[in-house]
Amino acid sequence: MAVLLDSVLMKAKFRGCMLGTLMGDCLGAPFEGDPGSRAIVQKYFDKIDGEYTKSPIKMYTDDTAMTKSIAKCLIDKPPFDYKYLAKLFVKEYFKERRRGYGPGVTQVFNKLRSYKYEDIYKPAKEQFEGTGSYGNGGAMRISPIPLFFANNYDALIEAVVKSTEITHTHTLGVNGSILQAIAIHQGLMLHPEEKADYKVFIEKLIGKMKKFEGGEIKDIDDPSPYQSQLKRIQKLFEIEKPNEPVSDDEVVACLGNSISALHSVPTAIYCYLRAQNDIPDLKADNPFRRSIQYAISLGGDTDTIAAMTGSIAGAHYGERFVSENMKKHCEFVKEMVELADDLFKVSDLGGK
Ligand code: AR6
Ligand code: MG
Repeated sequence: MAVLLDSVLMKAKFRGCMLGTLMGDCLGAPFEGDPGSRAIVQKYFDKIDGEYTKSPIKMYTDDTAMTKSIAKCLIDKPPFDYKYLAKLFVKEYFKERRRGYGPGVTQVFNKLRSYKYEDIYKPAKEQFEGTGSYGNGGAMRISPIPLFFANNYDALIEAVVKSTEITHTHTLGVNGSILQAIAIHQGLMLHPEEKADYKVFIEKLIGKMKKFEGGEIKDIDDPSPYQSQLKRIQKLFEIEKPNEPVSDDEVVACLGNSISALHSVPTAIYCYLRAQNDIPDLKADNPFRRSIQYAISLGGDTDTIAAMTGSIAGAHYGERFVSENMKKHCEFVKEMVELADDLFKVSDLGGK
């Protein structure tokens, strides 16, 4: 694995990762809740990635709205000010409530505001009769953190946990954010022209998740559910044969495609890894596009799974792989690039 990547390349990777979050979200949003269809999504991508024809711009949802707040927080008040982040989340929500926020998380925002941010972790702890949210809302917005803390792994983990717990305190919600962040971090450390070896990539993730799993989780028998999901990813690669590709139904049955972090973060990692190579019956030459297109084809929580897939793929490949045609169809591209550049400047990698 390459470690010493130069700063021009790193800047492009920051942009790629943030654009991956945004574009997965914008392009996936029209398909949220769909059963999944290769053919319909293929047609949609061929149009969007082809010669420009005027069509309504694809709007971003809560995934991007919250990612923006994390990036802004790191840029304005590095290394981290969690109360400021809570305020940014709430401000953004009340500015534009109709961005598709999860039903539970809006209660957290209301309480944060009415309790005047006295204890920013209390409202999230009260969710779902005190169990906390296990939704993927923590993981979907995490991309600025592994970028900013690329050179400080312990600080990265601390920031992931403390920022996630403002809205998601269930072990599965928090560990989903950790897994998504370390997958982005691993992608960031790869050279764009090299491929991740799926075995090595997953083994590393399993090794790192060992530190966070093993304790008791209410209502769940498996004490290490994320490591089990990662092993299922390995199985999916192992059973794939040249004439018998793993079907979308098999992937969804094995890993899930729902709003729960446990059944969506591993799916995003699988989509990124599988889309490094051609996928039978899916036409896309570019691995960045292929990863997002494939994630959306699986249906379910398409915007969030595609946003998470795109974040990892973008961190690996960098902006050069992000098609200009596709950019034209998404809201907030220019602003997201500016945020990525500002984040790069204040990060360890920006050479400040
Ligand atoms: N017990 C029962 N149900 C739960 C629990 C729990 N402990 N935790 C979560 N749920 P939420 P998010 C269910 O509201 O994670 C948006 O489209 C419950 O049905 O915290 O921020 C985003 O873009 C709850 O309403 O939201 C994401 O794609 C739901 O999970 C997605 O929704 C979501 O949890 C999740 O966003
Ligand atoms: Mg979503």
